Amino acid sequence: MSTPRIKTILVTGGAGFIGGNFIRMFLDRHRDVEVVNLDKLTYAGNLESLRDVEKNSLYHFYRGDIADEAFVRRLFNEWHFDAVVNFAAESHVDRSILGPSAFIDTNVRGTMALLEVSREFGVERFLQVSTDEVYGSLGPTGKFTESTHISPNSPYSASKASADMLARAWWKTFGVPTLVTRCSNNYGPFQFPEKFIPLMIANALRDKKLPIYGDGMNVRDWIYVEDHCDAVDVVLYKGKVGEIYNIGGGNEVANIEMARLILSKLDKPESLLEFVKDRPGHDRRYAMDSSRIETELGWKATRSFKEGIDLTINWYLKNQDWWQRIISGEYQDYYKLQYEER
Ligand code: NAD
Ligand code: TDX
Repeated sequence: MSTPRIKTILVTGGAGFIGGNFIRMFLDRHRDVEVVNLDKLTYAGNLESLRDVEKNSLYHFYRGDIADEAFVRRLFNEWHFDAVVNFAAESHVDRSILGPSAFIDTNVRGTMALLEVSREFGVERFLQVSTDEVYGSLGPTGKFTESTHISPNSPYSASKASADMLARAWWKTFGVPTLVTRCSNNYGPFQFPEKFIPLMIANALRDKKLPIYGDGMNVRDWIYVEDHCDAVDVVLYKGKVGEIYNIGGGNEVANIEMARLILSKLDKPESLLEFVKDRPGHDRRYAMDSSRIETELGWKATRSFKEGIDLTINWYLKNQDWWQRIISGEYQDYYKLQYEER
């Protein structure tokens, strides 16, 4: 299949953690592509994270909901996108347990609205950004491959798996040229401090307890966010339409080990660790087999975990205003509910 000619791209969820990092990388790499960021600005969307690109004449921001099909259609009428990369989602597992509806609205209905309008207007590529969580949980050995059975265990992962199925069906039935990427746990700059690594850093810096779910032996395969963004860019231009690509960092770390590492790097005592009630349906272990994207598309994660974690901790140390504003703002209620009143 030939390389797509992309002159205008719709990136959804660009005010979030990964979407924002992707837009920054994409504008730097592709100096002749108009980038439209469509984001609802939920609690997780923050335009502060994109201050450095907002004056770029190729960057355009629209506030809106991907599930609002009429709005999405108006945007397509204006821009006639060649490609869509769908990062927009409700992304936090714990929130999906507290209230699943928004996850269905955005992750399922929203993806369908984007697919429908993409079908109407015709796009060269539609990339659905998905997750390793759709595969469920692993035992102590083995890795997820693209042919591993889908077994989502949380409302979040069930909604993401549904979106993957929609992308497949819109390709098979309507010929919308979809691709699905499934990535492992990301970490790096601008990650919302409800997620494990930034939460551990923010709490340690404020001498607050670090809540560890269950026995702390759940394992995640961590990837530095720029490596994920690079992989999305590679799949967008070189991936085979209709395919799924796993993306992993190859860094399996148990949660308790990660929390201890962060405490030691910040010179904080282990007495800050606090074992709390486990997350219902908590997946035990994730590990990705990325050999398809590596052998077929030549992608490989480049950041070692040692480099990535130091970069991340330093970023949170230098950008305390960014996360302090979030923690002291409207997020406070959820934070209390989730971590202080359990
Ligand atoms: P995030 O929560 O930081 O950002 C999500 C963004 O989507 C926010 O800016 C939010 O305002 C926006 N959004 C939410 N609902 C919307 C709607 N209805 N319409 C338009 N915009 C909306 O999430 P993230 O961690 O950056 O994740 C981005 C994507 O990558 C998600 O699809 C997620 O499932 C996937 N993913 C994340 C990880 C991870 O480790 N964070 C790993 C694999 C895959
Ligand atoms: O306070 C905490 N204590 C704790 O022990 C939190 C927030 C998490 N955890 C554990 C749960 C997980 O085993 O840490 C691990 C990581 O938790 P999260 O950061 O919530 O990530 P996870 O549930 O693994 O999901 C993430 O990776 C896949 C993203 O949030 C998803 O969007 C992505 O699809």
